Amino acid sequence: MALRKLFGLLLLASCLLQTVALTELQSLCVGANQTYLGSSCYVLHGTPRVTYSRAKVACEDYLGYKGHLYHIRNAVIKNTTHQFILSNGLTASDMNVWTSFEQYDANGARNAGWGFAERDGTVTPASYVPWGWNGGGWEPVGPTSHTRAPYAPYYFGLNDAPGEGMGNMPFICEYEEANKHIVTNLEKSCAALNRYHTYANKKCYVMHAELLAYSAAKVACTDVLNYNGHLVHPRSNEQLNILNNFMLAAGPVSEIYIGVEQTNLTAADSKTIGWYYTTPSKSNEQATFLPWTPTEPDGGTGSNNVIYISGSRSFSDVPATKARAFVCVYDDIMYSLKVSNSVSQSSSFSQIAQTSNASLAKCTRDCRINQACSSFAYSLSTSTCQLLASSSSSGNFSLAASFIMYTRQSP
Ligand SMILES: *[C@@H]1O[C@H](CO)[C@@H](O)[C@H](O)[C@H]1NC(C)=O
Ligand SMILES: *[C@@H]1O[C@H](CO)[C@@H](O)[C@H](O)[C@H]1NC(C)=O
Ligand SMILES: *[C@@H]1O[C@H](CO)[C@@H](O)[C@H](O)[C@H]1NC(C)=O
Ligand SMILES: *[C@@H]1O[C@H](CO)[C@@H](O)[C@H](O)[C@H]1NC(C)=O
Ligand SMILES: *[C@@H]1O[C@H](CO)[C@@H](O)[C@H](O)[C@H]1NC(C)=O
Ligand SMILES: [Ca+2]
Repeated sequence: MALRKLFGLLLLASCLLQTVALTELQSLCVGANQTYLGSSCYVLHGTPRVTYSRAKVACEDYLGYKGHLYHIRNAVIKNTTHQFILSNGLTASDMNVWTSFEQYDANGARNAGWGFAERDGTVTPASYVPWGWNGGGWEPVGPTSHTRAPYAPYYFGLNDAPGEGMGNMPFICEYEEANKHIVTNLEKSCAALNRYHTYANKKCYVMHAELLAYSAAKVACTDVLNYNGHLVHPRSNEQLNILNNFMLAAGPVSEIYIGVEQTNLTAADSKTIGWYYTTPSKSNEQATFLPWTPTEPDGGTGSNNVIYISGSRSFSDVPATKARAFVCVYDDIMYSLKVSNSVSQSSSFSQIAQTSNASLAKCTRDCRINQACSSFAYSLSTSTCQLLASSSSSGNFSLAASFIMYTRQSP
């Protein structure tokens, strides 16, 4: 009897020992509208239904996992999510659920050039693309404009479709263990914004669909408290994809202002020189990514800024007066500090803020979240923090005794 009891206890103990610890994502991923498979959590968004571009930036159920529309990587994922869709009551009349499939190259065959698109603007070529059978033939049967592919339970596979023209649809978001990262204040603030936004590669991009003249747009990037934003500086095709998606989501919007300006008017109409990345406080970094429309720039010296045009993914120079939509960006600034005592250079800084009774850590944080701050001076003896912006002309700052300068290394 006693032995049996002991055996029972041992059995109980071994059962308890076999209980493996759940990951954070596994413990969150419960309920009928979520399912955990492999190392991903899939979350079904049945309502509200949205267009593709809106769904693409809506995967924010769990921050810190680089959420994206779901990738159908193999037959197991396809079958499991198929059952998951049906078990949530979506029926044949809900013929499509947005996936991450985009045709990144529509020049070849209809069924070639498809990949997994994410909110950071990347598209990773996919080798498994499970087209559905629609009764009339195997998909994709649409025209070249059908560059998106929702999953159609009714076809037991993908259906090529236009992103916006297809209308509002449910969508599945995917959160991967492998993408887990520390959630920053900027990522949290970004997710809380009401405008179309996306947090990608330590930047928060925000679509402003309201129309403003350039000078007003340039100082309107104030979405995120304590982070000095600026008009977006597109430097890659991936960033153009982010902008393009916003322009579809918010509109369609056909033109946006970006933070590239022709500040050197001597170089009028040059495709390469005279163009600078500008912020409200800085204008000395030469622009290097300038995908002009072939006939642009053509505005002469009267047109001192640049717009980006949707669809063509190319730049045009235009006068600053017309009111246009614009995109703001906020940086999650990661930088290392360099101590410097180079008093000789200190006159090229302007003091933008001073705090007393601040620790060195607080001073560092304050500089970090202030994009105008390029350096700071700190006095340990008086606990005084002075934030400094670099100044193209002679600044008003001089380094006082007992202060040490700290310089931001990047960006
Ligand atoms: C999933 O279901 C829960 C419980 O009904 C609900 O609170 C939540 O909003 C749903 N999530 C989504 C993304 O629809
Ligand atoms: C997926 O489902 C189909 C249809 O039910 C079945 O033929 C196939 O074997 C399944 N594949 C896997 C990997 O489960
Ligand atoms: C402005 O453009 C002119 C003409 O190309 C060039 O010679 C000059 O160096 C440029 N000035 C600056 C400050 O870039
Ligand atoms: C120094 O210059 C900055 C920027 O021009 C200005 O905001 C600040 O008030 C000035 N500070 C002093 C002490 O003059
Ligand atoms: C200085 O900061 C400390 C710690 O935050 C606080 O307790 C103290 O009251 C502050 N002193 C002044 C003069 O602000
Ligand atoms: Ca032009």
